[in-house]
Amino acid sequence: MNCLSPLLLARSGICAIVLMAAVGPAAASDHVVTIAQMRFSPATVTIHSGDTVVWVNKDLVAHTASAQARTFDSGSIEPGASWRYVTSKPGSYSYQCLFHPTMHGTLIVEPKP
Ligand SMILES: [Cu+2]
Repeated sequence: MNCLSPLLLARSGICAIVLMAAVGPAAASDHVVTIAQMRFSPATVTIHSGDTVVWVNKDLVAHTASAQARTFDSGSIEPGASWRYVTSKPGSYSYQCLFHPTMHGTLIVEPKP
């Protein structure tokens, strides 16, 4: 009998887990844009189609994230609240805060890898 068998078994088990993690489908990811001190940060976000962007308002007043082409519009995001948007069509989207037109951001959606 090979006294190393239990060890080999454990090792191959670990190998299987690692392999499964490596070949799993790439999950669509979340990207956070923080709103603070009257600014979107980062101002430009590059993501892939199907990803989710979450705007988190850490400011003391309400803001919106509204695409100039009306592709998306968060409506009012209250202080401490957030708004999620799942991107679909690739393209470059300029957006602004409707309450404070000096606040600008850009969302760049690239095709799925
Ligand atoms: Cu604003």
